[in-house]
Amino acid sequence: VRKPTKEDKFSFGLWTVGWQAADPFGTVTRPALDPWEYAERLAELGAWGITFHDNDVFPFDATDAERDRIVGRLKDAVDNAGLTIEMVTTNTFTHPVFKDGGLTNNDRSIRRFGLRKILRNVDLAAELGATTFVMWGGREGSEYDSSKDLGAAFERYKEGLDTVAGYIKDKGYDLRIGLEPKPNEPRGDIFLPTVGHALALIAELDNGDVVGLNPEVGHEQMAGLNYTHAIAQALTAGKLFHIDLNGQSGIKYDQDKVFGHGDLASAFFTVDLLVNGFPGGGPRYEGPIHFDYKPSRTEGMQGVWDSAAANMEMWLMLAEKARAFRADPVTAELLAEASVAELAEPTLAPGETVADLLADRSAFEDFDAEEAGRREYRFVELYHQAMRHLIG
Ligand code: 3MF
Ligand code: MG
Ligand code: MG
Ligand code: MG
Repeated sequence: VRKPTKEDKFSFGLWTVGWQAADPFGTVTRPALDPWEYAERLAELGAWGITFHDNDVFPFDATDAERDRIVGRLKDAVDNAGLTIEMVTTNTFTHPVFKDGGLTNNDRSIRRFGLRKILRNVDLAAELGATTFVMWGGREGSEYDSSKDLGAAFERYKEGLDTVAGYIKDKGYDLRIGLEPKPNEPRGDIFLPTVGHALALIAELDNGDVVGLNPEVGHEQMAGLNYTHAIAQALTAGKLFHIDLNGQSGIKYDQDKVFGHGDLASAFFTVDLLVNGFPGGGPRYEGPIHFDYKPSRTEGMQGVWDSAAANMEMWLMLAEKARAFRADPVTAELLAEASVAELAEPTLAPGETVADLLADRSAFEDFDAEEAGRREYRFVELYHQAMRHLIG
């Protein structure tokens, strides 16, 4: 398989390769490099972009001068390596002040502090040329239902998002917010657990026009859900602003494996959708191919760079196979037998009214439901045809 190039638009969070592998049961297993060292190495491997949380780059308590110096050093490295800073996000989960959340913390002074931290980082994101501002509310949630006025929590969540989105619009920044749903971890239950929940909340916002989604493969799969369906719904809603690709094996803790190193068949269909689009046309995802994975704790620095490269190679391999699957005449025959293209035809004909439908005897009175119930779709054979391309 060919080497990744900048045209592939692969990007990585600095916190991915930069994860030192401390987990709830063990200490770090890897050294910390400087942020620019990760960036330079990612560029060598063929990445196009990087993304980061404010505190992946500078400490929580950095002075303005310290912050400017470190960010400046990173920006120089990024420019020299020909990388793009395509997304910036805010850490509102590590420091103890955020243990009950930022935007939905019961403590109003902490909510105001959280908003200030986020707004400050919006300015930085715009200054660095990022076009997506991800908001993962990992600490927005609860373990104990008695701990929250849940109604107020959703009001405060909306207030916070509207404030940030309104600020972006007032400033005229070329920036869109990508909400990142997750069902749990670190909170027992996180608000906006799935893509569907987030879409529903966005529809209630005043400034929802600049708010969309950054769905993560593993997060939907932790809820037992189908990632490809989730991004498809976000796409049709015009809300798929960004993606977090990784691998997850079923309903477990957030594994953040290499993309495809979980449910491979699901990863194939995710790539198929992102590369080939909907079979009947429609909105396409044009954003970065962003990986949010963690090199497993067993890995040393060799494993860090091997696994980073593996994400990109996995994408390229799956993209090649997905294209071949769609180009194969056998696939075309099976798609026709399955009536896949027919789903893109509106159920009512152009200009047809409900009255016309009610008057159409062929649609009901003369319709042979028994005969239609006997039709073949050959969905299994069509899927198996995909598997032939995937592993054949
Ligand atoms: C946690 C995540 C986060 C988000 C990030 C925003 C630390 O499970 O996936 O990574 O992706 O905060 O981009
Ligand atoms: Mg994850
Ligand atoms: Mg994650
Ligand atoms: Mg993520």
